[in-house]
Amino acid sequence: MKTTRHDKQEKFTVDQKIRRRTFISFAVFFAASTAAYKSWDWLYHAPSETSGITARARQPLRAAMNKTEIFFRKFFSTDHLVKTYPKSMAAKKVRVNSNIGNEDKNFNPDTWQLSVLKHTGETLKVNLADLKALPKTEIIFDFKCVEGWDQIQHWGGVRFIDFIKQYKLDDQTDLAYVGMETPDGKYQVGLDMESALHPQTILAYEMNEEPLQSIHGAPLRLIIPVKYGIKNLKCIGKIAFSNQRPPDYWAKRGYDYYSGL
Ligand SMILES: Nc1nc2c(c(=O)[nH]1)N[C@H]1C(S)=C(S)[C@@H](COP(=O)(O)O)O[C@H]1N2
Ligand SMILES: [Mo]
Repeated sequence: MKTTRHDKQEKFTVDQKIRRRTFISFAVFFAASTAAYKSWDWLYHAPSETSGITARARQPLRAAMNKTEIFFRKFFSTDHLVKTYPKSMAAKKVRVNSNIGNEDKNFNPDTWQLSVLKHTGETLKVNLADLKALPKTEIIFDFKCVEGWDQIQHWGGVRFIDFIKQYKLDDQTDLAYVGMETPDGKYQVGLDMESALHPQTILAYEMNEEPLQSIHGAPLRLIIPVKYGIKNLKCIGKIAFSNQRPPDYWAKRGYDYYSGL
C-alpha cells in the first residue's frame, strides 16, 4: 500500500498524542510517588503512642486502628456466624505457632484449676472435670494467624456463654472486657465482651476429638473464631472481667487491640 500525505500527517498526530499521554502518565506517576513517599515519611516520623495497654505503634496508626474497631463493632452481631466446614476437611496435622507462657515445665495439667476473678474481688476455681461436665460444643473453622497462614481446624469444648450461664456470671458480662492469661501471666489476651460472648467462642479441651495436647494449650485454651490467632490463648490460667482494656501481649507490642476478623 502506498503511504499518502494524509496518512503521514495522521501518523504524526498519533505520535504526538502518544508522547503527550506518556508525559502525563509519568507526571502523574511522579506526583503519586512523591505523595506516597511524603505520607510514608510523615507516618514513619510521627511520634509513638504513649506506652500503656497498647504501645509501640505510631500515634496516627493507633488512632486509625481504634477508629476501625469502633466502625466494625457497630456491625458485630452474635447472629453473624463464622463459616464452618465438614469434619473431613479438618487438618490432621495441626500447625503450632508460638508458645509464650505455654512452656512452663513445672506446670501440672492434672492439678490445674481455672481461676475466675469477678469484678467484686471474689475468685471462683473450676477444674477440668467440672468443665467437661458442661454441654460440649465442636467447631470446624478456618483458623487465621496474622503471620499469614490459615488452616481448617477442629476444636471441642464448652462455649464461653454456656460457662457464664452455668457459673452464674451473667452480672460480669455487663462489664466491657474479659481478660485471659496463662498461669505464669506471660501471655495475655484482652477481649471485648461481645466477641467473648459470641456463640462460637469456646473454652477448648479437645482437638480432633482427642484431649488437647500440651503444645496446643492443654488443659484448656481459648478458641475465638471471630478473632485472629493471637487472641486464641493457649493454656488459660486466669479469666477476669473489667471495664478497662485488660493487658494484651501483642497490643503492647504494636498490634491492633481488637484484632477482629
Ligand atoms: N499462651 C500462648 N497462647 C498463644 C500463643 C502463644 O505464644 N502463647 N500464640 C498465639 C498465636 S500467634 C497463634 S497463631 C495461636 C496458634 O495456636 P497453635 O499453636 O495451636 O496453632 O496461638 C495463640 N495463642
Ligand atoms: Mo498467630
